[in-house]
Amino acid sequence: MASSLLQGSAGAARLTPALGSSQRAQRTEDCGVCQCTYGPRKGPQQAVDRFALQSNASNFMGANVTAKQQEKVTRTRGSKAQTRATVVPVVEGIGPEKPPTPILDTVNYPIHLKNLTAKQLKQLASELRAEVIHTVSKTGGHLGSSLGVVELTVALHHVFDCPDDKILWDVGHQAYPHKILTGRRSRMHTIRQTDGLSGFTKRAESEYDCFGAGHSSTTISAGLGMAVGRDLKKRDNHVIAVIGDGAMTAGQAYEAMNNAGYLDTNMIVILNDNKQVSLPTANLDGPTRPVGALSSALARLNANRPLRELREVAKSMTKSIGGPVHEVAAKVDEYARGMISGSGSTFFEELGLYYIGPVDGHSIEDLVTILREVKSTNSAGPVLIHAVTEKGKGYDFAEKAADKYHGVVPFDVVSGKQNKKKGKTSSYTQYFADALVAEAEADPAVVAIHAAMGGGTGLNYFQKRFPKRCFDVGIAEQHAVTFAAGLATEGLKPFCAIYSTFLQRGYDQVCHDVSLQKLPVRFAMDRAGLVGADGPTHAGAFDVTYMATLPHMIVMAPSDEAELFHMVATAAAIDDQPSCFRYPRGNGIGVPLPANNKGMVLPIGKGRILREGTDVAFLAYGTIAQNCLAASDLLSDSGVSATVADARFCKPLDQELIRRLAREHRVLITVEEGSIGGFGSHVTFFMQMDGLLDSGKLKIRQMILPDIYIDHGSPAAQLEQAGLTAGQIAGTALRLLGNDREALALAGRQMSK
Ligand SMILES: Cc1ncc(C[n+]2csc(CCOP(=O)(O)OP(=O)(O)O)c2C)c(N)n1
Repeated sequence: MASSLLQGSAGAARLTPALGSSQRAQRTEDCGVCQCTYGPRKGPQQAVDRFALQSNASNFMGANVTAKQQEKVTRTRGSKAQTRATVVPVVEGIGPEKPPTPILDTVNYPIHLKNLTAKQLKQLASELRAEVIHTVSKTGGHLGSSLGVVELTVALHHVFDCPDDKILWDVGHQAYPHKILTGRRSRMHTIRQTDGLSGFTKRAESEYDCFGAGHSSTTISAGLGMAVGRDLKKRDNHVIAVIGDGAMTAGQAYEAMNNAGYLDTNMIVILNDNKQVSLPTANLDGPTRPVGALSSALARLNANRPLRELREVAKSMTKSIGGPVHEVAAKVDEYARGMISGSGSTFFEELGLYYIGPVDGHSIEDLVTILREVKSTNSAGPVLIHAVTEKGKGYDFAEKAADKYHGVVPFDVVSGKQNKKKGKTSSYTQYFADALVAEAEADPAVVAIHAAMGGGTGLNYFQKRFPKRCFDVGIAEQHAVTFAAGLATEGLKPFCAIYSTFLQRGYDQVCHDVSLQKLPVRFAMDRAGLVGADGPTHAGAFDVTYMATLPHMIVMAPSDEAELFHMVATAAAIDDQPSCFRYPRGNGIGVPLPANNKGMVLPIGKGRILREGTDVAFLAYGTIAQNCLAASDLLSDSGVSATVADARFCKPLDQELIRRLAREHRVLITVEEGSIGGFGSHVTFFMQMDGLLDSGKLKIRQMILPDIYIDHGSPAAQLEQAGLTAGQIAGTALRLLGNDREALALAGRQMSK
């Protein structure tokens, strides 16, 4: 049965041998004891033998639902009869109204799709795709990647038994179809919203989300841990890590594969190869080749038609040779593999993973066949299935878009038009890009580095202007940092633009390769502070703490977009030590920008007063200064006079400014959109050491992000939860001034707004 299906699915790879194969218009978007031997790894030939002996071709797409599973069907859905679905014509087009979803309507949990026929599974995939498109058209979210894995998701949940079997989705941004098939369909309309579903996989959300994600390239490591844990506990479930070719560019993925090959533990890695590595892989000039040598190697694998034909021959030879002569079959297989790389095996096999592919990731038959074969093989060691998919598959607008509709705001399904709100001002990201281009115009030593985030960091604009001076290193933050350090040793002026949250991954490199050697690498940390719908995985909460703790590091934050221009210029000018500056998601406030985008070099370690007052002083770090100004307006309504100071620098601190604020006010409040250990900690440490607190006259408070991970939601709701709204800042001041009644009245006024 398997063979007839294989023959009937032309073009897909075969398992071999036994497996068969402002100011300016807004331009940027926010976008078990284990069974392992601990000995030499098993080579491809042994792996082939194991597959050959244990392949179970009779398992294909059948009604293999166990009694336990059937019981669950009855329990969860009331009636077994409900699992029987009627086949209606496959949904062909995507129209304004969501098409009927008769099969999807019978699937609340993966158990409900066990008995579906191949035809029904195909239809389910079609309905699921329509469901994703229509849901995301209303909520916004990650569309392209989810569309690319619809068939894979259906096949995985048909073959494997989650939650006992573990499916890990790398990054987690492609898990919308998985969410729909695992009991969350009715809440998809809440995705990424306050109190709604997360936009990524999240353990607390569902037992089907065995591992939380948001940052890339973690699934092989986590999956290997689960597989070894399973072996130590003598269980027999399966572990499947689904990882994109983009996520596969990160070092951690190779560290994990290296270890998986050595441990030789059973686990399945599915490489979801859609030839999209960066966000977007296209740049401003249009489609471009994905970055990295791996992409080229995968492209060669995909394009190797003679190889694929040879593998077909190998497969049929295996079948005709049959049982006892597997060694011959294995040799044929090795021969086929030798054709791949010329060196005798693929790169993955060198690492100890049995490579299968390339597989058509949109053919449910092929996927089910291969997954069933791999599942029924008890001692395969780590297997890598190379599935070729298309990001945005099935939605024309997404397929054709440069960014493949990676992340979208609500859109019109028929026209594909996204309801992007044009702000009066540009995003901080865009201002950063404009400022850096201006610096690079003036100084040929300025170069820029990003980690697969040309769109998100705005550096695609820099790349367009200076193609030879912009480096997309793939999803490789650690490498990006040390690469920048190397550039700095050559007298270049590297700007490493990495989101605050992703720079966490490059922290040792920041310490050991940059700060310790006092190399002038400039870190532009975008998405600092709370980030709204992307939630805690993407929030830039910790950068002030982790950067300001390092010797030699100059640490800055602009209070508005003009200041950002100045800080880019200042960082360019700091050429004897490292520096960094953080700026938020979202748009500028509309202040005048410096002529020709050329910022001025700021005096290091000097802040500024934005508003003079007498009773209370706010010492703000970053764009939260705007909330402090608004708080001072609220306070003046209550007869309280507030000073608002913009610290500009967390390191070095403006000691004179702090002394003055402490001397001239009864209350001093530091305010920042960052975790404990950041700006406020530095200020209070200095004040303590400077004796400014010794008289006991000054009341000082730190307003920071609370010691929790704030869930996804609207930026306003997040800020409120953090306690950093203008009203909350003003309320804190009033309470410290002893005016509790007025503080309560203010809170009431704010709530009734
Ligand atoms: C450590 C880290 N750096 C950067 C990102 C931002 N990011 C999210 S998805 C993505 C591209 C992932 O490509 P791939 O794994 O091929 O999945 P695809 O989006 O193509 O489906 C990037 C760079 C991230 N999530 N984590």
